[in-house]
Amino acid sequence: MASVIAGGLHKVQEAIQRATSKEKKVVDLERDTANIHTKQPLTTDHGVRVENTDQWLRIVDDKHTGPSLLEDQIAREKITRFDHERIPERVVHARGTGAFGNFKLHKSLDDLTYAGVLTDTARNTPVFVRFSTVQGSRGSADTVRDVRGFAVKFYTDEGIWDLVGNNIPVFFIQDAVKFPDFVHAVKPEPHNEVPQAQTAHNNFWDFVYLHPEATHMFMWAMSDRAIPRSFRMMQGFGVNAFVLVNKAGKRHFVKFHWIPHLGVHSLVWDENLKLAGQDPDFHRKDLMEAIDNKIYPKWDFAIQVIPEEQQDSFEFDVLDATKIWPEDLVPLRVIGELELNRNVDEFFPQTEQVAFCTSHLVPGIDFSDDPLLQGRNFSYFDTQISRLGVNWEELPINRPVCPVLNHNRDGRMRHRITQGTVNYWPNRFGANAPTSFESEGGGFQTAAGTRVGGTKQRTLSAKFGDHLSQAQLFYNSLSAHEQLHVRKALGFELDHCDDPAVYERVAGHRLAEIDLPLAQAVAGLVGAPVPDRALRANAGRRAPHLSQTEFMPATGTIASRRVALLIGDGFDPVAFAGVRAAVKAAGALPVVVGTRRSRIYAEGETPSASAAAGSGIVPDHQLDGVRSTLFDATFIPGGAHVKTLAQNGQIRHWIAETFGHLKALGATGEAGALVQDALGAAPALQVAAAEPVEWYGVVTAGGIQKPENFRETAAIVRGAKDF
Ligand code: HDE
Repeated sequence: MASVIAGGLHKVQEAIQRATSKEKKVVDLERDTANIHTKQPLTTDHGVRVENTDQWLRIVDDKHTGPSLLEDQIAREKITRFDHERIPERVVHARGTGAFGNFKLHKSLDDLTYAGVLTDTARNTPVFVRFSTVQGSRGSADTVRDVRGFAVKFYTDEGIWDLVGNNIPVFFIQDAVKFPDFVHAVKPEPHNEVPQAQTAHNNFWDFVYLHPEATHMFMWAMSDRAIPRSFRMMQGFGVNAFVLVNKAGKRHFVKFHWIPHLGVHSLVWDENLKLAGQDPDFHRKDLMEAIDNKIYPKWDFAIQVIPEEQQDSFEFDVLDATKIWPEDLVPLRVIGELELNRNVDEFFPQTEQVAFCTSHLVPGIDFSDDPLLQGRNFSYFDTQISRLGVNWEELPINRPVCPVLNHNRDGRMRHRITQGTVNYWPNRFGANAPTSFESEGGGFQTAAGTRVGGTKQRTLSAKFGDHLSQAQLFYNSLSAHEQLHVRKALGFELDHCDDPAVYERVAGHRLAEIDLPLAQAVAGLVGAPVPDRALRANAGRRAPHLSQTEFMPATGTIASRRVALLIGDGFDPVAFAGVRAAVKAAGALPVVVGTRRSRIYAEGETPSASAAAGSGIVPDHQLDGVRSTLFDATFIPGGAHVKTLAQNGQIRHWIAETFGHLKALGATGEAGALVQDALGAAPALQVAAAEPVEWYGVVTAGGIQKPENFRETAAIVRGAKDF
């Protein structure tokens, strides 16, 4: 009998190993990638060429009518395959979008771990990242108020490491066993499957009231963090405490952070509501557009570290996922960088079939006893089996770039073929043995020497019981306008709850445990009894880096921002061309919006002469096709076209809305007067006198004008702030 110990790797594996570290996953995926844009003839799934896919085989009379034949195996194959195209969507995080990229380590952590991905600064580690919303179904809108998933699959030389995080650093619950209750409560209500992709309903607020541990997280979810401008402009957090183990076997607790180079930015709520209808794919298009334009999104990778022996030195339990480790107590260490630089080729086999597991760690990284993480380690693996089948790790997007060989066999849709006569260990050939970490630098080893003892109990440490300190810490740390947004978000959400038992308890009780003025304002808004005393003292403690205003790019940039240039016949070509070139040069994306999408002529050009001369501009869009909400800024050049624009209600609304959403608005020449005029007509909204007023301006060719220069100034400014 032939020996089963074959030398070397399979030739595909050899090709992967020969590829540069950056390209390993590209080479790996190539073997499963086909291009449809070829002259290759159409075939059935079993490879037989097809003569006709447009008419079902029928028996027809002389009028060409008659029944279809079951015999038509080609039509049946087409329909059957179509009938089975859908797989179950993810039970949470169903809507998402992904991209490939690269992780580069800048500072070795060899004092803390022996993981290659965190110690080898020469290496590039290919990654796939999937961003998602949590509550909504696959077809829901991107711009909803929700937590965003930030799941990273590292294809390391030692196997897959999945860091499955969110854009908010804490979670709603402390023990994984509460997850089904939580998800049932947040998802659409069971009797009518309403609402879609929103927490604004009775069951969610009932749940969070009854679970004070959710308070900290719901405050984050009511903040601007839950309405990001872009996936590219949000932080990511591993949330759970993991453990790094070094060669000496010493353990440190660690939290992982992603910090976007572009800064942390949000939409305003009114934009979210409108965009959800105007462009439900706003965020996924934004990511693809940036990558297509080679404006690759980047994040710093940072860690917080607590030595194991300091586990009990904090007011909070370091293993409690409803708590942050405040950065004044546990500073961040930036150690590497993530870049996303390649869009997927096909959504389903890549973004939909990608499957993450918190239990996928590489040697040198280990789990902590965080009770949420321990439960997650069970759940993710399990859910992939129901979504994709037991062989889900063989799927191209999920398989590692290092060799895989073991005695796990069979199951539905197994397609790996393993040669040899044994499928167990140990075997008489000594084939495919486990490797020990010490002797061969390989095998994953659960941190040795961890002593565990005690009695079986359903309990958590006493420190898990403090649910409110960090909720206050977070709210106190926000800037005035961020606090205003939290207030208004709570007002919106509780307004959608029609059961007084829900909104009265949240507004009148839970919020009064965080901040009395907040509770009073929200209770007043939503019709709950207004509390007259704080139910918990608020010492006003603040912590750094909780306000997103602290995450601005080191140097101001408009890179990747979308700037609309509004034009009609008779626009000023010099101002138009100058601003368009400047916007491009700054790495932003100028988008020309015309009164029509056919050629538009500049001042002095006559249509017939211009067409002959090939001049004029063909806009990217016409006014009915887009809205101001799709852009970060708007510019209107001067010129005779202003007369036409001024008569167009949509243009006036565009200007007022842009200003109301606090976006840059630029105008030259005659367009300055149009802007002033349109803003004079902006709606005046009522804002309580006590609220802070900030000033915003409009850039015109004449310089920055304070809004007092406009008509109905105060109303405009307050209206803008209040959107
Ligand atoms: Fe998840 N979570 N989760 N979660 N989660 C899933 O796994 C679960 C939690 C997160 O883009 C599911 O593949 C439990 C925290 C992301 O494919 C499921 C608990 C954090 C994604 C699951 C949590 C997350 C998921 C559904 C304990 C932030 C999308 C589909 C309470 C650190 C990954 C799937 C992707 C997905 C379970 C809590 C993030 C059911 C039991 C905390 C980003 O397994």
